[in-house]
Amino acid sequence: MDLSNISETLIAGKADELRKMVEEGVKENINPADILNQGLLPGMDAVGKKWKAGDMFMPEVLRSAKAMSISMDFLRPLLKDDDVGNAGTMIIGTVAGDLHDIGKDLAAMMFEGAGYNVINIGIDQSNENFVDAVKEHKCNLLGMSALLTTTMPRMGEVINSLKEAGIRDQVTVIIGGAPVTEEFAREIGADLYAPNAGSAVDITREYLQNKN
Ligand code: B1M
Repeated sequence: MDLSNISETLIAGKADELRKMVEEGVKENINPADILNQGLLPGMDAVGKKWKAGDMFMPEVLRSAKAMSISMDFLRPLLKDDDVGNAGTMIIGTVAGDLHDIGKDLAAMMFEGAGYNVINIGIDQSNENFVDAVKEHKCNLLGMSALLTTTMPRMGEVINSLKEAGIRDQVTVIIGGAPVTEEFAREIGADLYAPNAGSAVDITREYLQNKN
């Protein structure tokens, strides 16, 4: 099987077809890690690039993200720990009092596509839950999303709680969401702000490269 067909089917957002191809690949004894690294990840990377360039629109990106997610549900149990998450572990969630998850889930998929082991803790997550998740999973990246002006302050509170717990330096903190700005990110002491999910991975990569 030509794994570039998997990338193409993912970009086209054909979830059922993609899942069948992935299953077929496994039946043909193709290493699941190769299906991920040479098929799905390049496909998701291309989706991110096309979206950024304005060559794909939101509903198409969501279809591709959903297709990736369905195929990953099948593939994940077959992968060894070493096969995924080379870039590190990311905790991502929407802050307390906020139920919006579409943008957050898109960002999660982009990071998963970039090789992060992404633990998506969901919506309406208390400050304590964020801190506990960072501690439990020893992650190196924390992503927070807020869509309401009333819930944005929770992001700063989580950062303060990380400081109080003595683990602020363990994680790079990236924030996003429609009302969030670069200036706000600076004010609350986040490391990074991403205006959209497509650019979030590049912004993180660049920051970490310059840091190391
Ligand atoms: Co709500 N809502 N909503 N809503 N909702 C907004 C956000 C609002 C702007 C609509 C408006 O009034 N024009 C407004 C907020 C006003 C404000 O505070 N400034 C609003 C309101 C007021 C409310 C309620 C209070 C309404 C009510 O009940 N009276 C209520 C609050 C509920 C709550 O959260 N407690 C509410 C409820 C809902 C629904 C549940 C009905 C639904 C959410 C469904 C869901 O998410 N599963 C909903 C929706 C859909 C919206 C709008 C229409 C669309 C949001 C969305 O998904 N956009 C929104 C209006 C709008 O934005 N046009 C609105 C698409 C998504 C891809 O974009 O999430 O911005 P976005 O994500 C972007 C970037 O921001 C960035 O990348 C994404 C893609 O590029 N990004 C990140 C986001 N998170 C990131 C994290 C990163 C990096 C980038 O790294 C970690």
